Amino acid sequence: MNVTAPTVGPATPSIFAPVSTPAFAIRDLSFLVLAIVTFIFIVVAGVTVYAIIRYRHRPGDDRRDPPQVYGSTQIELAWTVVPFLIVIILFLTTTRYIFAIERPAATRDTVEVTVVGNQWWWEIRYPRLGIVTANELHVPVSDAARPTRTFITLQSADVIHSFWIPQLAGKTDVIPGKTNRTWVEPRTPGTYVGQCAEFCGVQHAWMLLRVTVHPRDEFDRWVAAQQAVAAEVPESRTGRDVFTSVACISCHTVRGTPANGVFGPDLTHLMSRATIGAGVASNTPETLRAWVKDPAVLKPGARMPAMNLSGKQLDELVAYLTTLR
Ligand code: HEC
Ligand SMILES: [Cu+2]
Repeated sequence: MNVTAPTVGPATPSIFAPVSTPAFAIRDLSFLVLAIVTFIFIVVAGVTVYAIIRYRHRPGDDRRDPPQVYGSTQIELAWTVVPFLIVIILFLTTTRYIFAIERPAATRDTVEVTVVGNQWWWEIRYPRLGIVTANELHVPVSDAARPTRTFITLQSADVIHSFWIPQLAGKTDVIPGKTNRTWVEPRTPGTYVGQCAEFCGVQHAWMLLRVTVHPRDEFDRWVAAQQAVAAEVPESRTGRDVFTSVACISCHTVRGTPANGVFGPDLTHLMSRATIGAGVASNTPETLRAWVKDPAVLKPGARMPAMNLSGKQLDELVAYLTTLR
């Protein structure tokens, strides 16, 4: 089968290429720690190399040990006080950064999102905007004209997952029965990738998350499009009947139809997503057909069963799914 893997996105997910406020702080702190440990490494390795060369064995050396130094107060003070000061510096700076990250001030404009980890996909809800989607988080850029922080509430429907978009914010665990919070304030529009960062079962590696940071007007248009109920396309009527007559509707929601299941991703605006199966494939009619025929072919272990549909039913169903814009 010819299923193309989705392209990952323009930027590599590196903590050294941050585009958002908490991630800037994390990069700065990492550089400080790296500078200190690099300095220690150079001193220790330098003295070691010097000693190896300077005191190496030469022909004619006698084999006795050189004179030994016992109980030098100066040396003992040096190797106690200097490391102690280094630890104090690391402790104080880290504490300062942690407080700054954990207690963000709300900007005048904020976006609230709830992200729910599921084996092996992310549900994304905007409670104030009435939007439900999956695996692709959309947030507005924050600029001087309109500073906007996005606050993210993290919950789990099953096991422990972890939410990590390295360029936007630090890693936050997603724990059943406990609500965690994180936030982002991206400064540069673009698409940033991350993935579940806590082993959560067989398809953990295919639990990707992409975040699109939009200029404000583009974000508002995205919101309006997601809020709309999908328009009914008369030609896809047969496909819709297949959809509502088999078990799809007990696991999936399509607003404006009898489908109101919540076990799987909301499909109301399925075609607005670039990927399916939490990044396992690009969202095209071919991959959709392959997925609905048997999700395990693309994502072994996926929590959606193969429905044993006929080729004709599959065609009709996919024709319907592709109208969910
Ligand atoms: C037992 C519950 C269940 C049933 C029944 C079910 N699905 Fe799913 N479906 C899921 C789950 C769970 C996922 C997410 C899997 C993942 O990404 O790991 C999913 C994912 C999908 C996706 C990909 C959505 C996305 O954004 O990634 C599509 C499309 C889909 N299902 C269509 C269907 C259709 C059409 C039917 C009926 C023929 C159906 N499903 C029946 C549970 C179900
Ligand atoms: Cu996970």
